[in-house]
Amino acid sequence: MEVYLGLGSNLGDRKANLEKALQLLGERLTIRQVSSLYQTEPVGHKEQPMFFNAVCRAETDLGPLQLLSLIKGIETALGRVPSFAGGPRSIDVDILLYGGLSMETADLTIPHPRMAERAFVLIPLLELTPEWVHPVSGESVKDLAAAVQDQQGVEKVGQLEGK
Ligand code: PH2
Ligand code: MG
Ligand code: MG
Repeated sequence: MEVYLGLGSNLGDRKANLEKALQLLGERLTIRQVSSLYQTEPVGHKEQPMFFNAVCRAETDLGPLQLLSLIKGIETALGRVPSFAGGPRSIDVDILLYGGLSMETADLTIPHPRMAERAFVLIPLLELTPEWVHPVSGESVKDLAAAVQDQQGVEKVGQLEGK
C-alpha cells in the first residue's frame, strides 16, 4: 500500500529528529520519496518554537493501525514525551493518506482530518502528489495548497539526508 506521512519537530535538533524518524521508518517501510525540508510557523498554539516539517511517500504491507503503532514506537524511541494537544514535540509522525482509504476510529482518522487546512502539510505534499484528490472535499492538493491562507509561514530551508 502507498502511504503519505507528515513529519514535524520543534524541540531539540529538529532536522536530526526528522532524519532519525525517516531512518527508523525505513527499517520497516520502503521510503520512496521525501519532500524538501520546511521551516513553518506554529499553527494552533502560537507560543512555541518554529517547526521543521516534511512529508514522505512510502510503501508498506502494514495495516493502518499496525502502521500507527509502529509510528508511536518510533516517536517514543525519539524521546517524545506526552504534552498537551498541539504542544511542542521532538517528533510527530502523522498518517496523512493510506492508499485510497477513508476511515474514522477513536485512534485514527484517514485522510488526516486537518490536512486540508494546513500549509505545513499541503506545501510539502504539493512536491510529491499535486494531483491527489481529497475523497471528502473533491479538491486536489494543488487546489487546497492554493487556498491555504498561511503559506507565508512556510519556508523551504533545505533537504533531508537519507532518502
Ligand atoms: N503540528 C501540530 C500543531 N501545529 N504547526 C506546525 N507549523 N507544524 C506542525 O507539525 C504542527 C503545528 C500538531 O501536530
Ligand atoms: Mg500532528
Ligand atoms: Mg501526531
